[in-house]
Amino acid sequence: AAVVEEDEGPIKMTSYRLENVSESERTDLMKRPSIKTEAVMELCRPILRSVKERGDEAVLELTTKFDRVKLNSPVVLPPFTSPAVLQKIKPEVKNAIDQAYNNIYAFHAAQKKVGGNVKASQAGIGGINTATGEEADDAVLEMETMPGVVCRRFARPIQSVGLYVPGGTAILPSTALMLGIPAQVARCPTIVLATPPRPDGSITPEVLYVAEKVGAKCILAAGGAQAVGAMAYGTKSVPKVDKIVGPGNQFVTAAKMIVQNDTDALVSIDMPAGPSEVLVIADGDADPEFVASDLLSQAEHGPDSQVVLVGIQLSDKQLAAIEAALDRQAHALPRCSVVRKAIEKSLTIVVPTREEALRWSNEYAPEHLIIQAKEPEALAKGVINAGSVFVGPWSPESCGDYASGTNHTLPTYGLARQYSGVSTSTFEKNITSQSLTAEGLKLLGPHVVHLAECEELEAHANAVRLRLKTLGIEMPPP
Ligand code: HSO
Ligand code: ZN
Repeated sequence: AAVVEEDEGPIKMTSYRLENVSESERTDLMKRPSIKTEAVMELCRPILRSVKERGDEAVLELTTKFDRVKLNSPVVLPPFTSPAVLQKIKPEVKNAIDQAYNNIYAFHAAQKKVGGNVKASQAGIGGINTATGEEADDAVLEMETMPGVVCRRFARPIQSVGLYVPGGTAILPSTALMLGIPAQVARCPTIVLATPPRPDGSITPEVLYVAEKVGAKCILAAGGAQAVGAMAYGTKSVPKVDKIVGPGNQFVTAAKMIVQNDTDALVSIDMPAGPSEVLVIADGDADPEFVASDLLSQAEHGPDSQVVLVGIQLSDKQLAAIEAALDRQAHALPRCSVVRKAIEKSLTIVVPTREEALRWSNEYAPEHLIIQAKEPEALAKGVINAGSVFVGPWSPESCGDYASGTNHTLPTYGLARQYSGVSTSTFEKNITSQSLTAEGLKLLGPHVVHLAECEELEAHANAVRLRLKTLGIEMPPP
């Protein structure tokens, strides 16, 4: 018998029609493959412990062990780009990075201007001026809740942040952009960018270029749990960070989950990350080639990538056209064997209505949702759970992955139900303030006294009572 090569044989998704799917099957089809977090966490614990205890020395040892390179120092300091480094970047790639940077910067800078019911403050805490509407200015939410009682809310940058840029099979300067730009826009003073070194010990020139553009303080040439540990606890050469952000393999994810619970680290994380996903909603109007290409662009990320096609009223013929396009395009891809594994675990579900398509998508809560159907904007209005939405036939996910301006670090594994993707606010925290005038305290104070007395917290009541007395208002003790 002939030996079947890995990239021979049809590449096909399993397909279902909604009318034949029972409720319990539906629940199963919604499920992501289970991730064994506990086991991986156990493997990470000794790594984190040794980095906590022995700092740089441990990081260097672990880099030798896992990345098979012996470095003299775990960090690279600026300037990151010499003419020799820049020369290694193709001009069209450098140009593309610049365009992506500009779009992502613009969209993330705009996120600092709070819209809606906001009054620009020209003299709030920190003397922030939003009146000019200049890009760098922070918006302040300010309102008078009662006469003489003014409340404000304003953002401040997290002072030290760690960005994890995965290495592995693909180089990911795009992830350096997606994490570095919002941190830069938020004006985080210390940005540490961690990424595993290449076999020769160097950092990818494109990542160096991005690190320079976003103003990173240092590059930590390490990956995995050891990189997370070095940033969470700090070492002699790696600044301790307050928050660690970015995608990574299961070791990175498990390590992030451990350090966020360690009171020695006092560090927060963006969100736990699972394998990448896309859900495409397509109807009979969709171009089968476009649909197939979008499914494959996500499938090539890894064998555990999740790919779902929700077809609205697709006939057998229309479905066959998409399947044929997928099979043909897949075989022509360099990462065909990766794609095959992802597609084998993926599914097509044909539903009778647009409402059912939305219901499926909202229940699944995909990281990426692509809508290639009639009146795509109207469908997009019905989206409740998704990381990022790609509306209409001319909006492939690839554009958001690289350069349109939106962020590509998004909630996976159904976490789009409660998490947002990385944005400028990921790198900020919000502080509130209040300023009361004497008149304001006269109006509000008595209510505070009554509430404090109700809670039997006499010192609280007193702090108000004695001020009211100064203002000529006597509030008798309880
Ligand atoms: N689709 C990935 C991001 C990425 N794509 C990076 C290409 N490079 C996030 O789910
Ligand atoms: Zn991608």
